Amino acid sequence: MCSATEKSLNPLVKLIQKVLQENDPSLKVVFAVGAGISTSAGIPDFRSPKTGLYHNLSKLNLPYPEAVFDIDFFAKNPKPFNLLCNELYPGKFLPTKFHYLIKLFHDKNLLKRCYTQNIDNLERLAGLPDDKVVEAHGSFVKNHCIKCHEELSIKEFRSFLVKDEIPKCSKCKNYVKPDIVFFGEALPHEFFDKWDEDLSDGIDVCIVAGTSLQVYPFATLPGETPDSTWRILINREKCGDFEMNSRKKDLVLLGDADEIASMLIKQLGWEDDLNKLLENG
Ligand code: CNA
Repeated sequence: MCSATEKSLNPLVKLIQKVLQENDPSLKVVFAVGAGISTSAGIPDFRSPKTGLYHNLSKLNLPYPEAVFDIDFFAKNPKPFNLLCNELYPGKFLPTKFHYLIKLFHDKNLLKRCYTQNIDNLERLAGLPDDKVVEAHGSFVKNHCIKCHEELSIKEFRSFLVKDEIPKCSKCKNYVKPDIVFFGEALPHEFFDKWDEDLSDGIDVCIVAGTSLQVYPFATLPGETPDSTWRILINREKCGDFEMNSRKKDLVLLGDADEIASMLIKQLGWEDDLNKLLENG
């Protein structure tokens, strides 16, 4: 294991440079990311001590922090989630350098897919097209009644939020929530379908970033890649399969996601491309 330094990025840099020099479009890179790639945008993650959402939820008097994303708890007491929803609602935050790193992989024809646990929409805001993003834990794009599943438009949903009211179903008057996946709910089919498709097509590099790898089934992704896959962890801490089942072709880069993204962009000579994205963003 090593903290990220320019030198420690070498295996990844060399691999990418070789492919680009040979104009070989066959390198298949998959990202699997979590809340840690968005903290520099101003969105707290779940579990970081002192700054994470779970630490700050104490004011909401929850029986346990995860209750805020528990579907049974929400059905009885939707207020804590609604407060959080107002805080996290897309539109207030901008993509980070790490999001633009993923976009650069896409622009260089190296990105096969970006699997995200995040619900902040920043991958799309950075410019990734629909077919390259899999929002494993859903998104705020649609809202449904938790009882009769009637859809409530974003406009109507927002009109409740701005009045500080709990969004309710126009048909049965039960609570409405965005289609983000709560504990106790199934993940979208797309997550399983696309992952199976990508696995059978082959994954050369799997870059896991900004996640504690504690939420399942997402946490199983790095372990499901074949031994031939280069697995890169970019995170403040070592975690999940990188800790429990480390492999020969693992590269663990500990540190800040944006700083590591900057080092990588510099070493790959992609700085001008990044600047263009930032100018147009
Ligand atoms: P987590 O469990 O809070 O873990 C975050 C990880 O990122 C930790 O290991 C941190 O050490 C690490 N980290 C934090 N900041 C940085 C940084 N700047 N650079 C590098 N590493 C950093 O969050 P997970 O994503 O693993 O948990 C999955 C949950 C979090 C999903 O269900 C998400 O919906 C949920 N979530 C999403 C958001 C968002 O959309 N931005 C925010 C908070 C929680």
